[in-house]
Amino acid sequence: MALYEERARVLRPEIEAGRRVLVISDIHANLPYFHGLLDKVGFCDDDFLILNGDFLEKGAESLRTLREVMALCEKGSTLALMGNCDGWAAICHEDSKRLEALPRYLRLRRRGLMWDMALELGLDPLNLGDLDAFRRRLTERFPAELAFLDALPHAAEAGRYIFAHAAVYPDKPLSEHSAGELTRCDAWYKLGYSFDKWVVVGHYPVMLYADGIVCANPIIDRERHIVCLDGACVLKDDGQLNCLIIPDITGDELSFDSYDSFPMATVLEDQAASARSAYIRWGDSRVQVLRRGEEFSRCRHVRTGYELDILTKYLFTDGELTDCNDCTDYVLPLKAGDRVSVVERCSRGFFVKHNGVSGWYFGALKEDEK
Ligand SMILES: [Mn+2]
Repeated sequence: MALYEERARVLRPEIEAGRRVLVISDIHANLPYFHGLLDKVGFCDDDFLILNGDFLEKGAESLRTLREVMALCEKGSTLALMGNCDGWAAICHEDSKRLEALPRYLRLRRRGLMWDMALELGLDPLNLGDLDAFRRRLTERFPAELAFLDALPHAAEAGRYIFAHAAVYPDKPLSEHSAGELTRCDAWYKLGYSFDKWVVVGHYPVMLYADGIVCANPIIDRERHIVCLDGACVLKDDGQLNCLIIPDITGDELSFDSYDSFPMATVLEDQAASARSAYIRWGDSRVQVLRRGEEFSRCRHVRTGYELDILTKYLFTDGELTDCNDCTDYVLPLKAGDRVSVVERCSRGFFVKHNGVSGWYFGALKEDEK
């Protein structure tokens, strides 16, 4: 059934008042980040964990992530919701168009759940052969995994909170949403809705809502009662995995923690913020190279005319056209003693993150011992 015709499955789990609730979204098969974040927040059996969709695809370990999520859910205090990247069970439904599209997807991505499952079946993911036979072997070999994915709810509601992967619309009851409405909407936060209960979503990297300054921390909007969680783990080089921490599901108190794997360092000199900055991002990344250098190239962002230096290794040229990896020229305001994580080391200085914000630091720093 088409996603926008399929009625959403909404779960209303019983969560006791005062029990800590952790919400993590868009793990995208990045198990080291998932483990690192659970460790950092001290996840234990007393917590209730909500995985807000897109735990699969894009990262390196989809099948292992799926099995870990299944094991957590089996213990009873974890709830996983469906994201737009998790709907693989549909490939085994007879009317699925996804099966025909699979070889192309695998050629492009070279990873993901179907890739991992093909390997476990002893097949070459780039040469699956007869697709109907592949589908039969999937259903024979992975019935539990596919049934789990097929049954994932699209939203959950508990206490003061509603959880869905991408979007919720205020003009209709949660249970009257379609599966597609709840799991697929880019830049939903920009639509301007506000709610009485808190609505927690992932799906759309939070830094894409900002201009000029790149911040991967969750957006916690206390006026509109919205939390956007996706820190772009896997998707952006300087992304992170965020965890929303709700100490009491019946209350409005919220905090968060986050994890990335960059080495930590201590800043040794003060630095003032740059007066202006740009954030060049995917989808709007066309640049004109003014001067190509070995390490940095002077570029002009085509849409805005803004000029900035970009790491030459971030540029990719296809014929006449040049695009770049996500980047910014923002210079971070820092004080000696500040702790930063180091994303890039260059002759000019360091590209670092400080409290979730990415930018340049041109002074000296002391990296932690390994
Ligand atoms: Mn998504």
